[in-house]
Parts: sequence; structure tokens; C-alpha cells
Amino acid sequence: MPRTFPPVSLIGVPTDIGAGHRGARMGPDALRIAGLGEALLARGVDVVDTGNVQGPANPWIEPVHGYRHLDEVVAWNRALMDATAAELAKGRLPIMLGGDHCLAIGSITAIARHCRQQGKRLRVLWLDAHSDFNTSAVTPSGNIHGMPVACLCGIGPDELTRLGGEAPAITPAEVRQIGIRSVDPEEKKLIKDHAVDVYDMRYIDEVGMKRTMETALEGLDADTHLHVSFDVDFLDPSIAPGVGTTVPGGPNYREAQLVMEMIADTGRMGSLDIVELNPVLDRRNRTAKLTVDLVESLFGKSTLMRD
Ligand code: Z70
Ligand code: MN
Ligand code: MN
Ligand code: MN
Repeated sequence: MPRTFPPVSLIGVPTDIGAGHRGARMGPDALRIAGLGEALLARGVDVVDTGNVQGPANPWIEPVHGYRHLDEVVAWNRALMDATAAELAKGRLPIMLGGDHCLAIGSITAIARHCRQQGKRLRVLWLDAHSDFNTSAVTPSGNIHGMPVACLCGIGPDELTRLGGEAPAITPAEVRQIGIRSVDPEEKKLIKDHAVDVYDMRYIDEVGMKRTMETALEGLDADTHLHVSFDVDFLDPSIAPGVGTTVPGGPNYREAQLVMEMIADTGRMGSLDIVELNPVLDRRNRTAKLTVDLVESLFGKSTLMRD
């Protein structure tokens, strides 16, 4: 059955402030040029491009006390939190065009607050090769894009954990991580201590993507806001080379399409981050075009005979 989607607001977040490679700052325009807005319009979705959130330049300096660019990360996330909240308040579905994954601190802080105000439950689906649950004490890199899930769960510097006021913004029980295949040793302990629900690649290989997604999406109801945080490095690098940190052994094209189709079928997606696309490392914008193709599936396009 054709599904109708709420009106969409595109929010560009042109920064690589939390990353270990520069280039994700060009992600928003690569997605626009790959036709993201037009593809949604063609599906009958009302789309407005709100332009780009503004923030400080990337000073590209070494980490200080376990954080690289903490002040700048805070500034970008404050700006994005406000932009996300403004679109949610209008009843629109914000799509964050990243930008590196640290931006999920700002977007999800706003989304969690919106859910509390509306009496809605939150489910965060974290599609990623990485768990992004590092802290300043255990990070191997100091890059804050490896820390957003921990920060959102209240583990991190006050400036980030309390971005929206009280901490934590979310609890680990609200999170499901899919596609994980690169976790640092101390990060693994934190994930286990906080009982984050992780569906890693071995799990997906053993039970299949269909059952994995059924389990991760279990319990969604009419009062649930589903947020999808899509790190493009979730995808196997053979189909998605345009990311800073490629990790072999990710979902292939067909598995990724199924993920998106099953999310669409829930009818519960209320917001979406698209992060870590790095056009500098891409070839002829193919990773951006693949991302647009997958987003069409998220908005109900069926590759088969189900339209
Ligand atoms: C590693 C770190 C990372 C990308 C997250 C990697 C983090 N765990 N890399 N997303 N692309 O440095 O914390
Ligand atoms: Mn809403
Ligand atoms: Mn990530
Ligand atoms: Mn990642």
C-alpha cells in the first residue's frame, strides 16, 4: 500500500569537525547534487531545503585531554540542535545532511526532547560499522565522531551530554545498532557495561538481515518516533568507497535495500541523519548516488513489485 510521509526538511551540516579525515564537510552538497531533494519530490514528498547550519572552521589540530576540537564540536551541535528542534516543531521530518557523525549529538538531543514534550517513545536505529561509544579516557584517536552514542547516553563532557539541558538525552535501551564490525577494546567493555543492543555482522550473517531487522524494530507502536542515524560506512566499501573509515565486510546492496524497505514499512520514521559521506574519497559521486537510492527506499520506493 502506498504510504504517505510527513513533509521533509533538509538540513545541511557541512562539517568534519569530529572526524579523522577532512572532506565530510562537502557531504551536504554531494547529496544535493546526487539529487536527494528531487528524488523525494518525485515520490510525492513535500521537501524544503533549509540550507546549511553554520559553525566554526576546522582548525585541524591535535586532541586536548582526549578530545579533538571540543569547543568547535559543541558550537556545531548547538546550532544543529536548534535547527532540528525548529523543523520538528513545525511537524516536519528533518533529514540531516552530514557532515561527520558527531552531529548526531545535536540532532538526537533535539529529537529526544521533542519526544518527551509529545509523550512519544524514542527508538534510535544506528546503522554503522562502528559503535561510536568511546570516551576521552579510552579513545584511540580523540575524534568525537567516535563518541556520540556515549555522549547521548550521558557519558562524556558536560558541554555535550547536557546540550539540551538535563543528561542523559537518551538511554541505551532506546538504541539498536546494526552492521557493527569495528569496536575498540575499551569501547567494547563500555558497550557491554551499558547493555547496548548490538547486531554485529556476525549476528547478521548467522540469522540474516530480515530477522535482524525484525528484532531491531520489534515493539514500535503508533506512539514511537523512529530516528535513523545512517553512517554511510555501514555499507560494504565495495559499493560505498566515499567514506573516511572503510571497514570490510559490511552489508551488500541487497541487504542495505532490505534494511531501508523494512524501516519504510514501519511507517514510524520521524527523522534521519545521513553522515560520514566524504566526496574527496568518492568516485564520480557514486556513494552519494547510492545513498540517494537507499533514501528512496526509506521513503517507500520498492525495487520489486510492491508499489
Ligand atoms: C574509532 C575511534 C569512527 C568513523 C567512527 C573510529 C571511530 N572507534 N570512525 N566513525 N568513521 O577513533 O573512536
Ligand atoms: Mn513530531
Ligand atoms: Mn558513526
Ligand atoms: Mn562509522
